[in-house]
Amino acid sequence: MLVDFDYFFAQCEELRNPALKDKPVVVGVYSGRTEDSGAVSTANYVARKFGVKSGLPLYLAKKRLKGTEAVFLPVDYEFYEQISEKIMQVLRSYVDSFEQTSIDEAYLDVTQKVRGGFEAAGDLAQKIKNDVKCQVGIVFSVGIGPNKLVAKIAADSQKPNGLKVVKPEEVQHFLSPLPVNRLLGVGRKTTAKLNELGIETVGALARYDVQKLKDIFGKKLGAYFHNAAKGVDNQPVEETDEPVSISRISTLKENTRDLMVVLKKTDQLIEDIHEDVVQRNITFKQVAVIAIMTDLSIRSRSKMLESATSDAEGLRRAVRELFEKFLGESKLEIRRVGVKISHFAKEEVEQKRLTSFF
Ligand code: TTP
Ligand code: CA
Repeated sequence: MLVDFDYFFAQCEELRNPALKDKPVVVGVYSGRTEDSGAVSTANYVARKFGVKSGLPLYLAKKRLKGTEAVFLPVDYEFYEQISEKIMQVLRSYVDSFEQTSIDEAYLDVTQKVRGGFEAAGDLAQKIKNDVKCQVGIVFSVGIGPNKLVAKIAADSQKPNGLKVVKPEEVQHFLSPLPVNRLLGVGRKTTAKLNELGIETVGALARYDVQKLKDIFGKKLGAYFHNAAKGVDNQPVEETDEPVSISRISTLKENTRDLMVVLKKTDQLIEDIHEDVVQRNITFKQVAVIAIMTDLSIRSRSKMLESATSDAEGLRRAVRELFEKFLGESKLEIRRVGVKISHFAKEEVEQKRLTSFF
């Protein structure tokens, strides 16, 4: 099973304040330059009817929702993480093995639990949905299939509050008519390239000569596309103890706009993060700083380093640069500061699974 929480950040906001439920709800990241600069993180389905979705600039979202009772809220990641953890805990109690892939998504292997029966898996999914709704108050969509690839596409096919079972004998029929970009790893450029070859659907990709695909996309990727289009996927559902990012956040003694005070605090956070980096033997390529302002809005700035590093000094430099720039752009005082690193690579670059590359 793949479980994907519906309109997650916005649903968390509805949970905290049920009066929002019938209104368009938009959760956004405010960049802080002007009142409306920034982008939509997500929106509830009421807002989506007006064409508001992730990534849309906030000023456009406001325009599209003009005249409605729309509510705009800043991202409160810590709150969403708490809710996410509660749900994940409930999900874990039902599985043979479990793999969380993001704050709002997890794979559940229930093969043993249902003795391989797809109908029983559907019943189990309904039971888990009811349990999570009752215990946490959140709804999600679930896809069930013979492997992770099919489960994920199935989950996407009936959002929100969906439950879709694709039995092994139905895989071909289910995948064939879908556009190629529904496959993991087929982005805008690859889609364009495939379309040029006359391949619009997953079915057409499955029928396309595998050797030609390998010639065009390389051996590994060509083989992956061929298999994915046929719904073939043998990746196990397995717990990964590797986080996607490492972050630390802390409250300042008093609100400030003083760079030195901010950096003194972030130095402590950096030390902590660096210890984690050394222990895990990883390198990182992206550095972000987070500032929670006196009005409790959350701002962040990030920077991609030129090359991956595990160096504390490089991290300090990047954090300093980001806060210098941020303080120059924002007028409010800062209440809490955070540092986050991401885009990890193991020291001895191992790429066990192709999808981890995507
Ligand atoms: P998604 O699962 O892509 O979206 P969603 O849960 O909001 O909506 P649905 O699954 O019903 O289609 O992303 C999960 C959360 O990640 C989302 O609630 C907010 C966050 N997010 C961003 O902050 N920016 C983005 O561009 C995207 C796509 C998601
Ligand atoms: Ca989701």
